[in-house]
Amino acid sequence: MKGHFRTGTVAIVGRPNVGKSTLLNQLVGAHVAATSRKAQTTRHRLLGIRTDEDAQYLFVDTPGYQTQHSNALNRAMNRTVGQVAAEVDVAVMVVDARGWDERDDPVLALIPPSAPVILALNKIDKVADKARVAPVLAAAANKRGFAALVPISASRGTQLKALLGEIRKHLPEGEPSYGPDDITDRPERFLAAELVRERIFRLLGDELPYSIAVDVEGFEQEGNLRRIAATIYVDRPGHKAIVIGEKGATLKRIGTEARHAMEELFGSRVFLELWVKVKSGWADSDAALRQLGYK
Ligand SMILES: Nc1nc2c(ncn2[C@@H]2O[C@H](COP(=O)(O)OP(=O)(O)OP(=O)(O)O)[C@@H](O)[C@H]2O)c(=O)[nH]1
Ligand SMILES: [Mg+2]
Repeated sequence: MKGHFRTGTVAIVGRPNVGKSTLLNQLVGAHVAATSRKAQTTRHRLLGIRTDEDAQYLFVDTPGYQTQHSNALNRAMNRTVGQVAAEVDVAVMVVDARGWDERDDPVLALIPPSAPVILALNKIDKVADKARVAPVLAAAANKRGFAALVPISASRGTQLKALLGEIRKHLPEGEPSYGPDDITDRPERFLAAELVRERIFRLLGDELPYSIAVDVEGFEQEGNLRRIAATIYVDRPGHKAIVIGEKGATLKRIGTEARHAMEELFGSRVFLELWVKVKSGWADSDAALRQLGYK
């Protein structure tokens, strides 16, 4: 078996909200990437590592590639997608199984002609009549010579073995670069910030604009306890009131849910302190983007 061990980098790309991060989490078997039904949840590239007996997969989650909004944050995110797509062994392009969308075209154009592309048609669970998938597959097949087309459900875990089998074919032989228990290249304090942001997107995604950021200022480990202090940055005083909620109820819920998610991911107890601050225009300020780790 040893001579046939394969390892390589697998980009997961697609337009916003198609299920890229949900897929990465399922493939890794842990909630390392933030997911929500609000478009553009992912803002950074993130490595998710899966180690099987015969392969180590280095999945790169990327921000949803989008062309509608343009501020400094969006431009930085789109640049990230292009960079990742240009340097991988194989790309998994995620589209919605309900149909090819014209916003999928610019994503496909980012992947160099030399890279094999596997098309994952996600959210197959939402297609009641499976006969409707065939024309979608046929339309997609016209777009490029895909290495494989695999209908999947990332949230239910359907057909992920088949997807992994197709991916493995394109990985070069090589020794693993990470340990068998490693699941990401990101430090815990990054994952902690993302779990807080995820909770806010999930609880308040309809009420709040997209401009929320979380900065973890304190992260200390004492035995089996992690003490974490984080600040939530919002754009306006009105947004601060929404995050805090009546008598602090919303902030308390964000804290409780984020803490539970951290405890599960880190396998330890967590003490979490949250603050909310107004920082106007941060998503279009280069200095703020650097401070918050987006550049
Ligand atoms: N029904 C169904 N929903 C799914 C599936 N996969 C993902 N979702 C949902 O789709 C929404 C978006 O999922 P994400 O994984 O955050 O999507 P993403 O492509 O990473 O989005 P961005 O980071 O914003 O680009 C979430 O509400 C998921 O629960 C699936 O297979 N079936
Ligand atoms: Mg995502």
